[in-house]
Amino acid sequence: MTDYYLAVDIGASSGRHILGWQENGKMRLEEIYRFTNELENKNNHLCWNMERLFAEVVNGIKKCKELNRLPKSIGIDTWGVDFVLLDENMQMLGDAVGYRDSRTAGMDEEVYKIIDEKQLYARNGIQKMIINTIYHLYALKKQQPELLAAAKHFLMIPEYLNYRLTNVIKNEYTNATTTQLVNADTRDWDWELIDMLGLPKNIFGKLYMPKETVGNFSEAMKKQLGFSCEVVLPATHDTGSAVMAVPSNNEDDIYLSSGTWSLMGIERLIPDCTEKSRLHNFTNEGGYHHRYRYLKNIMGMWMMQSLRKEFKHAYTFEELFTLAYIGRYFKSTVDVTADCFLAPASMSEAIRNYCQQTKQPVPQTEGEILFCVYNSLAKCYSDVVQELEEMTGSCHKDIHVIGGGCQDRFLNALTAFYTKKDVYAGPVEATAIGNIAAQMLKAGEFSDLPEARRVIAKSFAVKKVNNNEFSFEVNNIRSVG
Ligand code: LFR
Repeated sequence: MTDYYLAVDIGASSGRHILGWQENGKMRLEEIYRFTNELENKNNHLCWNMERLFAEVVNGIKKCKELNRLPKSIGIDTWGVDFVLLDENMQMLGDAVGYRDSRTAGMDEEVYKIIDEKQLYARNGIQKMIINTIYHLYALKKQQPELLAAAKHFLMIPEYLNYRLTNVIKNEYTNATTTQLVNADTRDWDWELIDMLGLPKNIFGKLYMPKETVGNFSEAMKKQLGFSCEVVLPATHDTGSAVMAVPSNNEDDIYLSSGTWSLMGIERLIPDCTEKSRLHNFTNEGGYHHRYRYLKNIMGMWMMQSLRKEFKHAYTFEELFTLAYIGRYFKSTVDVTADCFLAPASMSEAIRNYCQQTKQPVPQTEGEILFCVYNSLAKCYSDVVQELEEMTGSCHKDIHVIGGGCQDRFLNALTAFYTKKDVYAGPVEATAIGNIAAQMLKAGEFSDLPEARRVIAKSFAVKKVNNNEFSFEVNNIRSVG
């Protein structure tokens, strides 16, 4: 009898339920449910609709019953950073304000009055980003202290969904590291830091590692779904799950987890919290089995997703990069890590303003705007590769682009062009695969992560990017060799 495992993988723009199993030594996947997700404006804040998300989680689980393929376990992963607070009656306090919300404006400076930026990085090695949980919690302390005072539990998004399924609360390590409140060496909450910031210590629970059981469906869920199932912890931070699915065991390989965000880096066994690393703004996120993801957060496909919404035609992503290709004569670039692109009212305006302020030609057409984003992203990837090489002292030969964004052939070609590395694309569903791999590791289907990665490498399409697919020839001048 086949053992099925269900990954519920929710990103900032869509969620999916994917069943995974092994067959003839290979991992197989089937997507059984998909839904959209987006930030909604509520009470003047950008919020996640948790009731809708939970309803969609349940809808997808119901599909297993319809298909008569009940999973052995279920694991939920989502984006990092965001959280909800529960009161003593286990009710949500306030809204699930999303990381792009502007309530954190100026909170970095407030936090640095208590602990300076260098010391903060030395403790947790987490890249400075205004979206980090630490700044949201501090915003709450300043703006809605009554919520923090009434809070009994701090749960990150997957933990809240797990709680709704099982009635059990468990905090998970990989996602907790994205709060910037976990000490990089002890891998536990940084109680001293939490104290210094005046945040209530009692809301943060024990940290559990991936593969831990959360619990079985609650009685109410069992009744609603018509079956019971064990909910387990994968790396609940989606990037943690995605990087587990890198189809290689070569520790020198660079990964680029490409989705709403682009996360580019390497896996390491020792965190680097030095001042040099801070100045490069690399992060050391906690990973599966005591690994660290040494990477940089880059704005990613969010910029294309936002432009796509803004443009009058509902372009497919293929059409978007075709437009970008047409605009390839346009050479202005923007800093794709800049905060001005986090949640602008209009992405195209934000890009135009950036070009104007930096005294570059301002893009006029959709093609020019798009190429500006593509070109800027790929150039940023190349800079990150150079910085990584400077930090590690090694020459990294291969880049593995994983996740939905790896289907963008144009971006892959530009990445290969600028980085001068061998670029491999796939697997597309890396996050769900990593989630399922953690569940299979728990079930003993793999002995360790290297074995899981070997199976992943032979199970899914991984294509070497063809440097010659696109010529960047403009006006008969071959600008790209
Ligand atoms: C990717 C991701 C990144 C995190 C960002 C915000 O989906 O999880 O790792 O920095 O979303 O949570």
